[in-house]
Amino acid sequence: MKLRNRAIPLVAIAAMVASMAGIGASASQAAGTLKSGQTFYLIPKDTLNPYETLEDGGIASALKALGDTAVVSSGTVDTAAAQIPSIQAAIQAHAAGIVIAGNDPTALCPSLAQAVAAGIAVVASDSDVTCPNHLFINQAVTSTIGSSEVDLLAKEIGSKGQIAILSAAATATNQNSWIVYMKKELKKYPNMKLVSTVYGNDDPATSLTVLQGLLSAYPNLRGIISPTTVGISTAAQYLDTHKSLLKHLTLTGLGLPSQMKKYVLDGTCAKFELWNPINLGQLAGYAAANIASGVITGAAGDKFTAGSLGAYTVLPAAGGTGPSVVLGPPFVFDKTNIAKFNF
Ligand code: RAM
Repeated sequence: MKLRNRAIPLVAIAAMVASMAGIGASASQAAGTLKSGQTFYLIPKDTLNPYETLEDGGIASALKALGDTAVVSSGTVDTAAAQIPSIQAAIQAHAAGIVIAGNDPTALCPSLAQAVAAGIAVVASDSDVTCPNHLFINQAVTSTIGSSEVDLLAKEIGSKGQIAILSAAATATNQNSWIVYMKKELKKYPNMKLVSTVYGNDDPATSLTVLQGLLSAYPNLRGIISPTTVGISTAAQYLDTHKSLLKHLTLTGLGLPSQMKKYVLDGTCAKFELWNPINLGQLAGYAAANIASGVITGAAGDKFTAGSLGAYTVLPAAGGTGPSVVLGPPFVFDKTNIAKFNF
């Protein structure tokens, strides 16, 4: 039972929790024609974000199960410039593959092209790049992530009032793609008005500063969507200590249940979404290993097995994304289920 299954019967929750927590999810895969002993560079948006750390743990567990080595390398700020030295390090180390969460859709392309020229398999995960010759491992269908967050908030605030987005880095491919679909979905709600989008760079201090700016500029704000685990947890922490704001303000977005549990249980944030970042990592790890072993090229129609997650097929390019693999639909967390998750 995994998050990508659409219907989640209650009786299966325990099994799902085990799977979502990554327990057993890295069960050894018959290596088949996959090579072992290869080295992969994991380049997250930054090395401080707990979400990225969970995903990297999933990638590393998949690679370890295949007898490969994972090296996590990135900067501490969400910029392309901070990731380029890690791409260069992967090239120097003759890595077999790179799994990168792009801080920018285009600025990494010259370095990634050098990596491809050196024979390195390039996989983007979590946040895509627009460069050729790579496979994107998407957490969920991009349009669904954007539209479902708007629908969730609309239901909570009666489809009415000023709303704002507290995002991550202004250049982050994933957040910006989701925001495009949030804006499209908002057309269905003529009485909901997006008044501002602010960027906290996935840094808690910056997220708090831009949140406070938002709240003072828009005292009548009814809703905030924060499509980043760093943004939503920062906002929840602030609202928890400024509870009078909750009389008119609703927070939702994408969060880690481990960080949001307290705030869901005490009523600061009723509902938010995510997927299992550990499973996302495992999927990316198996994809990278398959490409680096020459089992697949990462082209549309390619099929591979991602350990206990099962079989996946590479989807054709669509809507600005190249070939991609989708983990599954986002899951809504609320007070009825949040205690069951430990990531
Ligand atoms: C943050 C990052 C990441 C995003 C999650 C939901 O941790 O911005 O890229 O996927 O939130």
